[in-house]
Amino acid sequence: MGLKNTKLDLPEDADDICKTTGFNHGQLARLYRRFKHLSDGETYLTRDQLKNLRAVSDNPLGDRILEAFFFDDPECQETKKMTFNQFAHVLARFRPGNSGPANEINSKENKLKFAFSMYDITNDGYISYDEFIYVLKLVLGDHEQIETIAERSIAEADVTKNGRLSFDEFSQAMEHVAVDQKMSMRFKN
Ligand SMILES: [Ca+2]
Repeated sequence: MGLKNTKLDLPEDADDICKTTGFNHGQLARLYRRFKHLSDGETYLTRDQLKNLRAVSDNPLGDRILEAFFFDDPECQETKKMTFNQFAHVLARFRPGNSGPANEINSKENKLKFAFSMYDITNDGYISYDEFIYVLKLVLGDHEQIETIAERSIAEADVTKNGRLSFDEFSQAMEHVAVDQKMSMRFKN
């Protein structure tokens, strides 16, 4: 049925990766080509090579996105390298929620976890005021209103009034945000 893996130039474990990521073979082949190009044909992508992804290099939050790429996998976090399998799983999170098979890897909650980890620089499960300001500055520049914006946003979302946001508080604050729309990208076949 369909095209053979050999024709599409896919990794050996392509079927498994497709199953767990929700990508089809065409999309995966495209990502695989991209991976091999970025990694110079190696089996690992380094942090520096990942910087060349347009989604990262064109984004003011590029460095934070890179950190969040490594967040899920303790092994990646330590080595700052990722295999194609890990790369495909990180990107699968950005599959639009309404396309392809239902698959929890691209659920709203998982997209939110990724966003949360961009803010949680210390990786302690909370977004502090300072962390929030740091990320806001990356997005907005050194704007004079930033401290007021940060204070207000944290105060509004901080249900437990401890001056920092847990993932639950963050999720609640994002309840009415179109997360799927904001945190998805199109993957071509
Ligand atoms: Ca933190």
